[in-house]
Amino acid sequence: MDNEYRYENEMDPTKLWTKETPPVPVSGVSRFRRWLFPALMAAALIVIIIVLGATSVRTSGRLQSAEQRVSDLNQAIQTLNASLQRAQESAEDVRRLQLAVQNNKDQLISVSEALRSRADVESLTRSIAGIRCSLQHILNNSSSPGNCCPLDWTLFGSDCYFISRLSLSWNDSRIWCESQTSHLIILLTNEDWDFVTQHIGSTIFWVGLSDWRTGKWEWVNQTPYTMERRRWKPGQPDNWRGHSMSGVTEDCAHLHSDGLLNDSFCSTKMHFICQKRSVHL
Ligand SMILES: [Ca+2]
Repeated sequence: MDNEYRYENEMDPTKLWTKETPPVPVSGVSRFRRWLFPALMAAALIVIIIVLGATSVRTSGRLQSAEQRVSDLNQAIQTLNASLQRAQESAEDVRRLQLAVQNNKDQLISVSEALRSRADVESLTRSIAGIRCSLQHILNNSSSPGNCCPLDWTLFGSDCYFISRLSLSWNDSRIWCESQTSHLIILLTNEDWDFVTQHIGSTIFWVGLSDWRTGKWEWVNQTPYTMERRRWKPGQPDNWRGHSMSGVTEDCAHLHSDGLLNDSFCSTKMHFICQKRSVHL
């Protein structure tokens, strides 16, 4: 019965029948070939990864080197900018210095012009003094040449006298007179005493007489003074030191309004009289 059935089934073309493929035996070579390609691919991937890693390390080193160079370059640029700024500041200082020099130059020119103007004024003053002196001669109907004094100086005899409105010590008075090419007044004649007495009014004046240098009275030109008691206030000179705590004595002579002398402390400030030769026309 079984054979008949199989036969009927085999003989029936409508029957769909599939014959199973018998299993193929797998050898060792085939298994090797099956794993070879993945292994090769894996090895290639590993090599690529290693190469890429190495390349990345080199690239990273180059990047760090480049960054260092950029940093150095930035530092160099900053240094250059600082130098440029200093150079600009120095240029500005030089410009200011030039301006200051120019200003000083302008001021010096102004001062020079002012001095020149002052010299012109002084020259003009001398000329006016000469003209004034000539006019006095004309007004006095004097045909003979005469003597002239600077402005504010009074002519008496052949000398000029300056009666100060300034108060100084005896020594500063001496220096002031010398700055005017003159000296503190030296009284030698009765006419000199009379002239001075008429012009000093009620004020006291230093005269060129002292004993501070040698202890003996002498005129300011170091000419010895011959004592004349009638020219002194009663009891003077007394060389008094009563109102001085330092032991300083009265060593310089001054005139009272009555024309008499007194010795007083040389540091006392008072008016003074200068004397010098007049200019002969
Ligand atoms: Ca005295």
